[in-house]
Amino acid sequence: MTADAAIADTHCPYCALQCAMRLTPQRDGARVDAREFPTNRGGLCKKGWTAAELLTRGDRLTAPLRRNGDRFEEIGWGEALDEVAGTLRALRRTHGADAVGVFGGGGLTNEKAYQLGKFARVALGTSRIDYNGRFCMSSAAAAGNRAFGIDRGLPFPVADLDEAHTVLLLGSNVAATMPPFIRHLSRARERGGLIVVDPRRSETARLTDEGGGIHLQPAPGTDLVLILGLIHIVIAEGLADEGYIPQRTVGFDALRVSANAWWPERVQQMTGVPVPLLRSVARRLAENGGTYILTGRGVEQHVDGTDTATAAINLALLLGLPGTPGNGYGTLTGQGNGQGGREHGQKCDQLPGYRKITDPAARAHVARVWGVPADSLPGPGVPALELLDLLGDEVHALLVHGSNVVVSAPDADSVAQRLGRLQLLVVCDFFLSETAQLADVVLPVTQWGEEEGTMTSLEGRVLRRRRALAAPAGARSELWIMSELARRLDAPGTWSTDPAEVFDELALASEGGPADYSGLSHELLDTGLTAHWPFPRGSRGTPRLFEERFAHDDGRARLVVVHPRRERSEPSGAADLTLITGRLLEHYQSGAQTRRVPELLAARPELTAQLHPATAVRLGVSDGDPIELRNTRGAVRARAEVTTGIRHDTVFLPFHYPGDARANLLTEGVTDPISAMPEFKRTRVSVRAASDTPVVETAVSR
Ligand SMILES: Nc1nc2c(c(=O)[nH]1)N[C@H]1C(S)=C(S)[C@@H](COP(=O)(O)OP(=O)(O)OC[C@H]3O[C@@H](n4cnc5c(=O)[nH]c(N)nc54)[C@H](O)[C@@H]3O)O[C@H]1N2
Ligand SMILES: Nc1nc2c(c(=O)[nH]1)N[C@H]1C(S)=C(S)[C@@H](COP(=O)(O)OP(=O)(O)OC[C@H]3O[C@@H](n4cnc5c(=O)[nH]c(N)nc54)[C@H](O)[C@@H]3O)O[C@H]1N2
Ligand code: SF4
Ligand SMILES: [Mo]
Repeated sequence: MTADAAIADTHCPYCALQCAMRLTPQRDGARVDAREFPTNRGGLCKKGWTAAELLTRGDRLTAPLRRNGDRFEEIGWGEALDEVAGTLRALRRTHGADAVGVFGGGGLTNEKAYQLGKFARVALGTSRIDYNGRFCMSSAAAAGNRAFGIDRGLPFPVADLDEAHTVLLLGSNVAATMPPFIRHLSRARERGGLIVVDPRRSETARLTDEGGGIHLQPAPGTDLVLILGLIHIVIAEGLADEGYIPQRTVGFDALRVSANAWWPERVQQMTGVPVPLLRSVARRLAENGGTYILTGRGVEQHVDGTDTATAAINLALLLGLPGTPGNGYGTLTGQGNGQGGREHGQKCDQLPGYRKITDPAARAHVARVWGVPADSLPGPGVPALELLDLLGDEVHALLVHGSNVVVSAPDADSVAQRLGRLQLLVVCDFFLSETAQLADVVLPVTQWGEEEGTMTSLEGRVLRRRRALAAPAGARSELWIMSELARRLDAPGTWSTDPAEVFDELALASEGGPADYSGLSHELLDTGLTAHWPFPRGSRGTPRLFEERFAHDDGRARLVVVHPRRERSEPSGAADLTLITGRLLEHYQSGAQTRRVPELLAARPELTAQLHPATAVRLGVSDGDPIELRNTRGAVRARAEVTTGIRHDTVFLPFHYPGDARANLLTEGVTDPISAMPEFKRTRVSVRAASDTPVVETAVSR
């Protein structure tokens, strides 16, 4: 134990549930204990329990690395920063400020995310910043902004779900992706009110077995049609809330007309969900007693993800749920700071406080806080995948903070090739991630248990992250890195390295915006205050939004007419299947962190593909056999996991593995036209038995 160590009440480094934990420094590392908290109720998942192992791993990066041919050499911080700043300056002189790109992450604290947005606009002067939240929350965010005029994932505290009678989960596998969350579903389960929509019999879908819940198993990518069918039934059977609709919404007449086209038999034919099931779901949702509709990535990560989330909101509005006590609609934010990370300026079109970068008043306000002229701020940049597409053409340097794109971006091989065309790739990380392995310069940063800051959880609650241990010698905070680079680039303004000071600045910059943090500070949060934004100065925060009004000027929510835009081409040949991708309980995202925890790796050491037994017979494979999945973009080897829990026409891969086991070698870089969300959840592949076994990923030695 170092002199610098102290017991810290903090939250898990991984997902947006932000389970509360206590970190107690030990002789060699730290111990994790769960803390009682409204979201996790004293529970943690395996990832949370083992999180402290990452703090002391032997393969932590402890010195800046510079590429020398196909090897890295350790260099000093001064030299690394001089070199990076020098190249950035030169590129900017030759090609203009937009030649430098920044790629952020939803795992960064609010302070780091805010400072990164400011660093891009003020120190680099570039418009080209976006982040991995584009791959995560952009469709739901666009739908929320359009319907409600604001985007807070859950507009109510998670614990409100405890009393629910019915919960409809659209494309979310919370039992694996946020295990303690299911504590809040007990009541609904007992009452037969858990309804799960997933082409797979996921861990969460299996929870519908007890209590008589319902699992709908539509063909991948047909959720929009499915929801339109539910809307049709709600209107046709007179189940809509006739008091709420005229009072709280606009657009009902057009919506009613558009719903005519989605009669149940047609919907059955397109989705594969039987009419009687559609009817019982619609009727159940309309029963009184507390109904919630929640969406996850399964319905959002599609080319029509924004419209699908919009349809889910339309359904909720027709039933009178949003803003009505004990009822609601929400999207389940994914990354640890996926909520705060989308509010303070990492998005290409956004300034802190969820302000629009195109709004002159927002520019003037933020420029004043930053101490620069408003007209010096660049305009909107381009969303994540477009940014990655520009690498080597218009963007010649990229700074990556908190993402492992060569594993997690769609069509990952072409992303890796693009990265290879850069003149300078700088990756800040605490491990040599697969993306860091391609960098010209790698900068080692402090981690979770070593830093102070704030995270905003899936319920819009601002939480304190606290430091328990000193960082290894050689690692630096990203606030320090940004301030050192800003100084070398002669940037105007102040560049604090103190998270509490940066938070105060963020609070000012956010003041008056939709995500207003102006009434908060580290000091206030340390009193244990419950802090749901908006939290304007002098207020007590907002645990529940929409109780009186929605955020549009007239206070009403918008019913937006949506309809499927794409032609569905069904899988044709016997080996032709629809690939869906997602998560396993044991691994987090690109796996850069969890593949380094021996217990988690041992539980899920290699890539497995879920296939239906009938499909397996057709392909001539048995459980445990090696198979190959292939399309025009790439090929992946996996071990077959034969299960009746998946549709005949569908195969499932997790995306947590590197190298030749990347699910994203197969996914396509097509995006939703509104949100720019890539279609991670629906890809055509052909599958065949493979003669040799897949590559087994082994632990990186300690
Ligand atoms: N263990 C673990 N937990 C995590 C994460 C992790 O990587 N690992 N990541 C965190 C993050 S960032 C996120 S965004 C969340 C994501 O949390 P979830 O949204 O729960 O995760 P996914 O597994 O991506 O997708 C959920 C389900 O969608 C289903 N699905 C696939 N295609 C379709 C479709 O076309 N329609 C429907 N209805 N369903 C479909 C999949 O079968 C899957 O069971 O999890 C967070 N928690
Ligand atoms: N096929 C498929 N692909 C997907 C998805 C899917 O469902 N299917 N889901 C998408 C979704 S929802 C998401 S959120 C993305 C996530 O995918 P990624 O953006 O790749 O996310 P992570 O794996 O969490 O990568 C985080 C990296 O940053 C490092 N890191 C963590 N914290 C910090 C920090 O504070 N600072 C710095 N500098 N580094 C840090 C970690 O060590 C790791 O290397 O993947 C997307 N890709
Ligand atoms: S559910 Fe999420 S926040 Fe909770 S312990 Fe697991 S990974 Fe951490
Ligand atoms: Mo995510």
